[in-house]
Amino acid sequence: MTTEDFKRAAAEAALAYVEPGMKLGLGTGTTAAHFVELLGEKVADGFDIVGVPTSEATRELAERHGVPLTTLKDTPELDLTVDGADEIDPQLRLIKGGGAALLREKIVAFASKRMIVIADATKRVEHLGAFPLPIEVVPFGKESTRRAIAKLAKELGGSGEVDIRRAEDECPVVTDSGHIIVDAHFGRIDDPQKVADALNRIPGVVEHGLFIGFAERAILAGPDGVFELE
Ligand code: ABF
Repeated sequence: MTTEDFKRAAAEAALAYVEPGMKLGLGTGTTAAHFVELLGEKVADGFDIVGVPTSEATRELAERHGVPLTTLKDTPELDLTVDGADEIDPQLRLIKGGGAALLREKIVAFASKRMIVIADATKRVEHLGAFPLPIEVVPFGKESTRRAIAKLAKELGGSGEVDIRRAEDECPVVTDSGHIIVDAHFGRIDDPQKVADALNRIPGVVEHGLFIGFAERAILAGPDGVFELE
């Protein structure tokens, strides 16, 4: 089986938590895309749900697969968000944002009563931080903000390397909300809440990819099969 098969298996297992009538947050990324596709099949079979996408990419995918959509304006409270992650620690704290959608992902997850994370088993880690932390930043003053983040990352034991994420054409990646993304090397993050609090004090930081206290369950799939952490 390939990594893609594992992602699909995790996505498929998450369908067990979806009930008719639910208002769902729809995640972004390749694993969440499997979930949206599978959800489309259920909808085609008559399953009645509605979703709020966490990105324009997911909105387009959901539309292609016939998943009925709404917005947080019309549906401000959701039942369940199903989304992927870049790292998942034993306390279900997450690093997200590899897909540059972390701000909308966090807003949608926060608006949901529950969040389930789906991933291939390689995303499970003992300590967060091997994956550089994605941080969404306001373009105005980005170099000052980048330096402030680098200083913080160094103080907290990381290399302090903070890169502005660039697309293939070398232009900075611009998020759906018009911000840029920096990827920050904090090294092993022993105290995610401390990092989150410190980042939230930097004015140019819109949001960071640490999701603490969001996920109630992780569904992981790997060579040993599908298993759940809670
Ligand atoms: C989103 O997609 C992100 O927050 C995370 O960065 C990424 C995971 O991507 P994939 O499922 O493609 O590995 O959920």
